[in-house]
Amino acid sequence: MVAGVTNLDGFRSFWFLWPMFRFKNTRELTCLFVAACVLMSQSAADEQEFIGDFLKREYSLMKPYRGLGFSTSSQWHLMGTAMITPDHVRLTPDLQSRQGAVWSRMPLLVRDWELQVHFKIHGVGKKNLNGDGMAFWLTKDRMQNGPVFGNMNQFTGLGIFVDTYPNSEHSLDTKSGTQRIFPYVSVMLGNGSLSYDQDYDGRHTDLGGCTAAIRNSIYDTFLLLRYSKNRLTLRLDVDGSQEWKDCADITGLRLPSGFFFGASSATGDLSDNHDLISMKLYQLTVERTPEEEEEDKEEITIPRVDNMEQFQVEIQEEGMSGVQLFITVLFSAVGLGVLAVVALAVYGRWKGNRRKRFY
Ligand SMILES: [Ca+2]
Repeated sequence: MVAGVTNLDGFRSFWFLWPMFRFKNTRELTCLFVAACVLMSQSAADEQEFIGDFLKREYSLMKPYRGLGFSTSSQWHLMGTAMITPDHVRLTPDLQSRQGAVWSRMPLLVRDWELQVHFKIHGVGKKNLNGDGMAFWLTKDRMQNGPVFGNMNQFTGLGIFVDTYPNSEHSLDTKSGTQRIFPYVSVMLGNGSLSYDQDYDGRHTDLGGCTAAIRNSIYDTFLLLRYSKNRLTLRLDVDGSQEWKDCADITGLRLPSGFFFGASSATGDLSDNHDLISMKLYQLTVERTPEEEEEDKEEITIPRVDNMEQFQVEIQEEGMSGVQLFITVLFSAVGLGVLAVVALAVYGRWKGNRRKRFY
């Protein structure tokens, strides 16, 4: 009874809102609601153009990590130091000179897809005294050892690098004129002959990327890769905001089908724990115009990007510091002085000898 009175009182307290729900206002509100829905659906369409998505388990790796292992019947194969724990697949421990990887056995035959990766990089080393990072792959070859975060170089396909160690500290790129801050996440498309240059952290070949504070983070760190209609977008959620932030957006990227997903990692003199928590692959349902269908009929055998020139970046070494410049000028001046003295001495002797010959 008491509760009933309280509810009634509560209802009375909202009685003043009643005029809002009279017929005329209801009609206006309905119009407003419909208009808002149309606007929202348009912006959602601009953003995604996707009708739906669903998880493809055969291409996904997640807890409790069944079907993962070293046997040939496994859906995902482990390599090197990779090991399964209840909470993650640890690709490398926080120890020097380790390499580990995990590769899907199934070639990817999904046309439009989204890959959500949950990972964690952590270790006891101080900032910039850790390395080398992790990479996520969709490539023609699988289960190869090598120098690119534990995978082969001159790979064919897509590589997403989470680079935690700046190998090239003193290089600036002419496009932005700024020095990169690490960890740095970048995208590369390999065609079988392009090389990833670790000394320059792959600057010559990257198609886009961003700085991301992913190491020893208190938040869960996620990466979202979406490929549809020859457009690849990379987004990150690393600051606990539960929002995707744009990292790279590449249009005109053409990727053959039948490649393999993988994740790899390597440590060198410096190390970290590189943990993969999940890789979830969603198939996207996308509408295409007849023209887009026609364009998609072209069979791609070698990955490529239209207008590759737009991604080419000149690397220039950072200029000399004031002290370096002063020392260089000083030594040059001293060197020139010594040369002048020697030249004068030689000339004096030559002149003396010439005179002697005349007498
Ligand atoms: Ca590096």
